[in-house]
Amino acid sequence: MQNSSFELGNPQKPSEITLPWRYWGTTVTQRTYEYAHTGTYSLVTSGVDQAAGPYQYTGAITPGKYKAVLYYYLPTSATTSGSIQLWTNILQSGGGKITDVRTGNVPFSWAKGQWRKLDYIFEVKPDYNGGVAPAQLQVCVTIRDFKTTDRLYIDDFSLYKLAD
Ligand SMILES: [Ca+2]
Repeated sequence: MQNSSFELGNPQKPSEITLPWRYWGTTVTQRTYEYAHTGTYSLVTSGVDQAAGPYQYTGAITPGKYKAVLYYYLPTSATTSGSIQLWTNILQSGGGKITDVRTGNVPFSWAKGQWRKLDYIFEVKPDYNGGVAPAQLQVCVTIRDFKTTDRLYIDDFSLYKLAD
């Protein structure tokens, strides 16, 4: 994905999330230099209560296997009981959702004080529902049940097309 390490931003407003990154939900999401997995910046989110998080639309895709990867960091001081999940919507031309592919919900309690990797491999079929072609992906990370006082850091959120 573009700007997968969050190193590119608005020099006048370095904490601002810049396109093509977007986010949904009642969440505070910013660029930050407090922690980084690679480079200097990551993305920090807090106040996420249900199924929210950053996402990005890809360009035109071809069928095949894809791998989505991100790294996340939860400081040891965090007391959240929340969870994280990779979630990709497969979209048809015009943006309508055909289907989605997701990981399970991974509890944060296993992951404090170190960068952890979350990844999965999924397949995009040549067509769905008897002839609907996939055109684009919406690649998302979904966070749930996250306390407003805790901060979660995300870096190196990438998507790869795997060889056939
Ligand atoms: Ca980075």
